[in-house]
Amino acid sequence: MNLVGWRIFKNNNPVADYQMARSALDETSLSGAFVRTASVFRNFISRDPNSQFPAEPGRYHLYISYACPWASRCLAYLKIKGLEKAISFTSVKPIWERTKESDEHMGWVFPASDTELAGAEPDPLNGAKSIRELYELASTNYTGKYTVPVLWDKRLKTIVSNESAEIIRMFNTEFNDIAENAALDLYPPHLQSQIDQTNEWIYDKINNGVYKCGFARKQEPYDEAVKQLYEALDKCEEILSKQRYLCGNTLSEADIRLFVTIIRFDEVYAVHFKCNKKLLREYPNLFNYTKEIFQVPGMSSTVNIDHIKRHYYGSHPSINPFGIIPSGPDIDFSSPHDRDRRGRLRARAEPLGTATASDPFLHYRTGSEPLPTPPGKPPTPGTPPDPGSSAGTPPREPDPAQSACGNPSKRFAADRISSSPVDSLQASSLFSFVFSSALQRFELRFAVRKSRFDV
Ligand SMILES: N[C@@H](CCC(=O)N[C@@H](CS)C(=O)NCC(=O)O)C(=O)O
Repeated sequence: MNLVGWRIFKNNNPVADYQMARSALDETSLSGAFVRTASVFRNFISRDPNSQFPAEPGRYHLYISYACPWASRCLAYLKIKGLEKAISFTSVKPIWERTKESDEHMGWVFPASDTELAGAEPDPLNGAKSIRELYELASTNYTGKYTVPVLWDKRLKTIVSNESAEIIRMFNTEFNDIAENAALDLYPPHLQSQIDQTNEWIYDKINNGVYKCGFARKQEPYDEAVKQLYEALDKCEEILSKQRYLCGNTLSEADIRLFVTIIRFDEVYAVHFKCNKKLLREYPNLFNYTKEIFQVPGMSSTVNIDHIKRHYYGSHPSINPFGIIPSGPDIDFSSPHDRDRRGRLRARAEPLGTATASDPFLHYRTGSEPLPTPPGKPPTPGTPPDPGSSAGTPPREPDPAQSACGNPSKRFAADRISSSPVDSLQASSLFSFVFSSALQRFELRFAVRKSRFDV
């Protein structure tokens, strides 16, 4: 039996009978550790028109809270893949409220009108008062948590999925016939095992790790969670001192998944979840990397610091009984970052120029990874074959031959570029690097322009 039960919290009685957790605040084991329960709705949207949930424009709706990192990663995909016209979305209010008069459950609710709180909107589809009502519409015998995100099927009037890790995979590949940025592949075949491996420790120690710190009810599980969290943050800092992104020089799913947690770090987790051993701003690489991802076109619109702070400080009375919201630190994530230094050598030698705001996707692929194959195009010689959709594929076993993050030979090249002056590179490798980098940028520019044109 999973020793997680809401009555532990309600009665403060560890021998009370256990029920399925109805809220994250109740997911505490007998040892006082936070234990997250798994999502229940796990269907997949497919590009196959004959599937139960085909990727049709206008058919699906994403319910989110701007406060929630898991929902925000789905919204981030929706924006950066260019799916806004295909998939609509609505955000709930940030502070949990009573969802029914007949019981004490506290959860996500919709505002009564568009003007109640900027960013939050009434449910445009079902007129639901709460996210709980959506779960009850989808299933009459659901007894779990009423979490966001919820990916809703307007046609079948049901929940397709409430698991963000799977929703982002669907958004990455299955809507490519209608996505405005179909060429952007955040889970490309040649990086999949690295991404899976990276996700595993980042989820456990950082994404979920901050919750383990914040929701621990005893000192020991808190101490252990903090130790693991900071070991993992130190590891990220080390990786990002050598390469631009977590899995090489290509922005990937692993980066988006890390971003949604670290963007909340100093504003909330450092204070509310007691993750105060070191701030994000004290990690130069992680901090600049966070700013860079925030500045990816579309991303900043997914970050609503007001909702984030209102939610955490206002919805967990066992942690912050008076709901006081700390005033700082109010970080400007749109201020300049220094991540371009990873590509400075390349930029200098680059005949096609560096990425610009109007052509941002060049920016993402400054390294030596092969280019993704645009949908419907034969693979470029030398590019791994596209095995088709990966959504629904169970995570692969970690590949022991790979480093924790990144092919060692690519990392070595990145190290030399970032930390050594040009004259320390051998002339022949410099020439071949410059040539292949220029060629790749040209091909990418062509691929991105072509895909924009096609859509
Ligand atoms: N596994 C889910 C987790 C989602 C989740 O925990 N969402 C939180 C908000 S950050 C939630 O809605 N909690 C409601 C509750 O605990 O009652 C996912 O990644 O999609």
